[in-house]
Amino acid sequence: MTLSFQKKLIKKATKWLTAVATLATAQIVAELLVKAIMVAVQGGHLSYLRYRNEYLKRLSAEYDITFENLEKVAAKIEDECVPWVKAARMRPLIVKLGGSVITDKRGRFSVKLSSLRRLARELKAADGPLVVVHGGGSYGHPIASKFEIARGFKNEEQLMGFSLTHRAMEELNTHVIEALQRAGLPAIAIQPSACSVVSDGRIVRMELAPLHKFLELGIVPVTYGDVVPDLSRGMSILSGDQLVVYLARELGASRVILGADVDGVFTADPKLRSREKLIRVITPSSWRDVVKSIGVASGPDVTGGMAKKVEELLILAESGIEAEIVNAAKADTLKRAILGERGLGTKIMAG
Ligand code: IP8
Repeated sequence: MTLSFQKKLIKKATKWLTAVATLATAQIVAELLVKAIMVAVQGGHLSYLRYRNEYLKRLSAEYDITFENLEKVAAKIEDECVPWVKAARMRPLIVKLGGSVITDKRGRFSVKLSSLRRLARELKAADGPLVVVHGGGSYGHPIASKFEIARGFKNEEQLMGFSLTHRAMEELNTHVIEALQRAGLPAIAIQPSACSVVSDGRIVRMELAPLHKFLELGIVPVTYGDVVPDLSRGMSILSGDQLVVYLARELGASRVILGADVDGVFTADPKLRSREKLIRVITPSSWRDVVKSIGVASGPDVTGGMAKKVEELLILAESGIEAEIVNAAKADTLKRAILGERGLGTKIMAG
């Protein structure tokens, strides 16, 4: 962003502020606001949105301008700035389609096309910005497990394993995109291995500018668990769950819905034992007791199954974003959750 753009914006903001402040105050506040917003814009720091109101409150007290007036001007500046700030204020809904819902984990490369198409139609119920993330199921996990990608780079054979796992994920992603397009959703693939910087299995940063633009345009970004280059381990697996949490925090998601093939989190795997109880709510403080009793996933899962999923979501709960695991294998459950119904499965929330 150029200096002349910044100067013009300060001039405009000063004009907006003179209606509610003296000229001298308007000039100072305009400069402070424009610079703060532009630093956020240039650095791609969406965390700005988390601190925005606190900052505005401070300015409001210091320069004797009401918070409401200041907020209106800040919003105008943001609108002028760049599309991704607007997109971020939209607070997208993030939906994960679990690998076990869209693939048959007992086979290899076995996509459940009719479920996938039904889910795509259910996703159409979203009436705002939407990001879709999907898991690996019988596409990503068996090959990643065979080549032990999650352990990091150990031998040359893993290079082909890395390449094959990615290709498998791309194939599954193509099915997902196709199903969404059939349902009338303009979906586009976002390849995590090409835009994420990962170290020790965790995302350090991700290039989100294209994603913001997609959301602003009304295009649905679809990303997925993937093999990724890892700064410390050489290579690792980035799970769809970790992506969901990272994106939800960075985009300031309105809500996260995880579509699984069970009703939520149970005291043991309901596919193995039938009389286990559904846990309705998990909080950071109840988690320690819950984790001892919950079940493990059936089939190879290189990213840790249900326990790992909940642990990722607990991180999110701490930032105030609620998540719910629902049974997307049951017709219309995902749709009802998207339309705002709560309590259909297991909610993960701050205590
Ligand atoms: O199924 C794992 O993603 P997840 C992706 O969301 C691969 O854990 C490549 C196994």
